[in-house]
Amino acid sequence: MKVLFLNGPNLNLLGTREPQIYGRTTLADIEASVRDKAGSLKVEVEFRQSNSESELVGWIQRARECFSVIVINAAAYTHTSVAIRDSIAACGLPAIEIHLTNTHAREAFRRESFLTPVCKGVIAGFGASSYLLALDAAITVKAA
Ligand code: CA2
Repeated sequence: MKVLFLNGPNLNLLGTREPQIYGRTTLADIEASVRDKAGSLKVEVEFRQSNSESELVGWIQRARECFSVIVINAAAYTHTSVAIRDSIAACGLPAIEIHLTNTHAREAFRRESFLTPVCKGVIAGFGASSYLLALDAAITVKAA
């Protein structure tokens, strides 16, 4: 089983800016902890980040060739992107939406997600642990 972790715009800045909101852990740190856990669960993972909506859509469209589940933190595109939503709906793989922060406890515009209706479920508000919880969720949805 291979899980594709997709990360949207500005998540490359994690750990370097706005630590009061997003913490001091970098995306590379998160990837390392996910890889560690995945190794012990005998699951393969791939991590990608892009600031480009088009690149994210392309990765989702081609995910079926190599992966069983998509885990996506689409960042700001969560609240704006019909294109990412449509590509998830069309890709034929189960997807899990994740967020570092509890988007329902922040600004009103973050309460709406274009992706939730086409995802199996959502994990939000647990910081870097949202990614580790998503690995368990990916195994659960694959087995279902
Ligand atoms: O909580 C999350 O994971 C979010 O997806 C993060 C997005 C935000 O737009 C969503 O509403 C919730 C923002 C990612 C930006 O990441 C930064 C990291 C460090 C410094 C600045 C931005």
